[in-house]
Amino acid sequence: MSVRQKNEPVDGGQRKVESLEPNREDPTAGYLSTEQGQLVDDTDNSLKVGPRGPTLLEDHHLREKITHFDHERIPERVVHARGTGAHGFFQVYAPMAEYTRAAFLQDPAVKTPVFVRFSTVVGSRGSADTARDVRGFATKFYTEEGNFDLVGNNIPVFFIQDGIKFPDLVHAIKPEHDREIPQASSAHDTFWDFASLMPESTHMLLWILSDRAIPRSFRMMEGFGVHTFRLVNAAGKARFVKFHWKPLLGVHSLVWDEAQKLAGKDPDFHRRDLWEAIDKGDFPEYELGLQIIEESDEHAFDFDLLDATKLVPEELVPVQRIGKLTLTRNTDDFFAETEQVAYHTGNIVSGIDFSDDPLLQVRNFSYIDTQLTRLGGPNFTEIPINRPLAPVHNMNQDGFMQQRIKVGRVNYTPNSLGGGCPAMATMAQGALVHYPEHVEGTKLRARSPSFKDHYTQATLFWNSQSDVEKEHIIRAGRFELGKVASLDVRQRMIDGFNKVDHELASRIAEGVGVAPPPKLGAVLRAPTPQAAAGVAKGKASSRRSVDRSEALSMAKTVKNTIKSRRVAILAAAGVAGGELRVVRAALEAGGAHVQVIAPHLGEIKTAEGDMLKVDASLLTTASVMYDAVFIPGGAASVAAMEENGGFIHFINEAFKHHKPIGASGEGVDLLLASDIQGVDLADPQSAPPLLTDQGVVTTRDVSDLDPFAQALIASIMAHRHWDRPGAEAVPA
Ligand code: HDD
Repeated sequence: MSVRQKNEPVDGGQRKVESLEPNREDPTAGYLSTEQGQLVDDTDNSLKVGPRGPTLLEDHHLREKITHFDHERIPERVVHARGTGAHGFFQVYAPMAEYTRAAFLQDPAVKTPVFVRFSTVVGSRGSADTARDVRGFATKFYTEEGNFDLVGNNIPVFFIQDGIKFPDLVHAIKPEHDREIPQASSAHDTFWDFASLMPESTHMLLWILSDRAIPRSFRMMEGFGVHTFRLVNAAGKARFVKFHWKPLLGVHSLVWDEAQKLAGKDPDFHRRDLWEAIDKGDFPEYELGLQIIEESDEHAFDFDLLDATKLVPEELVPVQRIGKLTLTRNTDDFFAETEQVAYHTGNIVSGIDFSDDPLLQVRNFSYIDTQLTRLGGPNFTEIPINRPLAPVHNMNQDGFMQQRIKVGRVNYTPNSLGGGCPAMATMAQGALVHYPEHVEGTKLRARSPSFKDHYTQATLFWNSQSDVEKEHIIRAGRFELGKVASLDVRQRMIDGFNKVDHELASRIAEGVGVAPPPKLGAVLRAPTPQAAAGVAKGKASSRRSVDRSEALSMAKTVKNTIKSRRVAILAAAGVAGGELRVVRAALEAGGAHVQVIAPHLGEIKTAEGDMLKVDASLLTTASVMYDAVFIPGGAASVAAMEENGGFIHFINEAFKHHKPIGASGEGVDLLLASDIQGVDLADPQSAPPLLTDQGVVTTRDVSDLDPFAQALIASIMAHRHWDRPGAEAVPA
């Protein structure tokens, strides 16, 4: 697009700005103006006495522009400062009237608009996406009965049981307060000091050390409402419910070395991934799952439903998938939408209600309170991204930045001058009538004895992991505690892990200079009799539990698609263009996004003599940005790449990170020149022409590349190939 000349507005000089939809405007339309609507003739030079100054105070345009700029920042979120958002919609599969009267869960034909914001928790707004951390998964449903916010995470449990501990948790995990180090990392003394003194955080710590804390993509992680909520139907019958989001692409993760490198190579990795996926039409999809529990089963489990450090195993209460969330539109204005969106657990609609979970109860205070500071006053609900689609009529008024102009004299209820309006709605009309839960008790500061078993579910999580996942948890534990200077803290944490599992604790201890702990008898880990009594209210025999839960492992996740996977093709001048194009076409037919990476941007000449477009130069990219790599043949191309350490490093790293690798023709020679080891490669002397070993697919026979392409696709579907004993030995 050519740069428009001064005095040549696109709309031919029309002052009227065509709104795309209410509150959206195109700043490039019409003439440049001040905020007061005066037209501007020059925005490149301040008003001066003579061309060399001084500058004049009366330059209103200058002062307005600079003043506005000076005030562009608002406080970042105390937690979850780093995030990215997208628009979409939610559709229920079938009417849910049996369980809830919520209108948006009744009609499969209704598409409820949503805005979702994904986030990390600990880092500041400019921090890297791939830090080891919980991911926020917050959804605002703009329902016909008002806004419902499901403010969840990608981990189903939380660090603490009572919201009064949240400031302590956040202070401990954020950069240490005297030195503001480290950024976006829990690997430091104050966090593990706190954690080692908070046995209730043990279950969550295991999740944090697992690969769940380094997702491959926001599109490939689960979401959880965490707390137990209530669903209430039109007859007033209530049941407990846990909310889940299940990604249709499956649950996939990075490896830790990759995550750390990405923090430098592409700190926007997750943000970019989401933006590009939506931009390309690969709309992220998640099914909404419900675990519904009858009120009569409130005390049927070996944990308390009100305890947010516990999950309800899917083997005990299956997740029913009741609808689908699809993200279809990127933001137009990051600040106005993603930065200003204000979620609040208190935003519920009729038919959905709270439980007495003490973490949730405190959240219900905290969110609205934080918005008052962040967004500058009580009228943040009028900011377009927060405004409900349902009509708003009430007597709230005034305050900073009031947008509504309320007509008439009547600003109170009851009134007669306004005809007694606005009227009160009934439950049948959709009024948010709270569930009439019966409560009684003694006022006290206390924790229920039923919250006191902090280890059984941590052990359940550990026991449910595959060997590879366990290994990753151990390594993450060694990394995190390895950054802790205090031996006492490390020792205390190992003692805590020992109550989860002896192998876990001993293996982490080995890596962090702590003596292996003694093996504990089972009795030390069992819930206290008081705890058991508190849960079961005298019905201990009926308590339900499991020793293993497959749903807690990522090992058997969805692995049947290469849709939206990023594949790098390494090439230099002289590449076998035919091979490259055949394999690329097969990958793209499967929905993968393929990029040709060469020593330089522009074009390269193929072995056949035609020109091939390069998508990225080696200098600007890295294997950590891709899910898989393919090296086509072409003797000159391979010879050039063999001379370039960057290409060898690319392959080494992809191998080390357990990624699918394919090579055809002379491309196999580049693998032979790399440091990868422990896999068989198609070698003209000793191996069959087509070979797949531990996710590395090679062929010497390029006459028919279809079997090769299909084998490579199968390898990419698997996402990562963990059975590579040689991976650790590769220098990368
Ligand atoms: Fe929180 C933000 C999720 C406990 C107080 N929280 C925030 C966000 C998510 C969560 C996803 C970001 C929303 C966005 O994208 O704007 N928080 C959780 C979950 C929790 C949890 C799943 C436990 C189950 N949070 C929690 C507690 C408190 C808070 C116990 C306070 C006592 N959370 C906040 C906050 C934030 C927030 C300080 C920061 C900015 C904001 O709310 O809007 O109020």
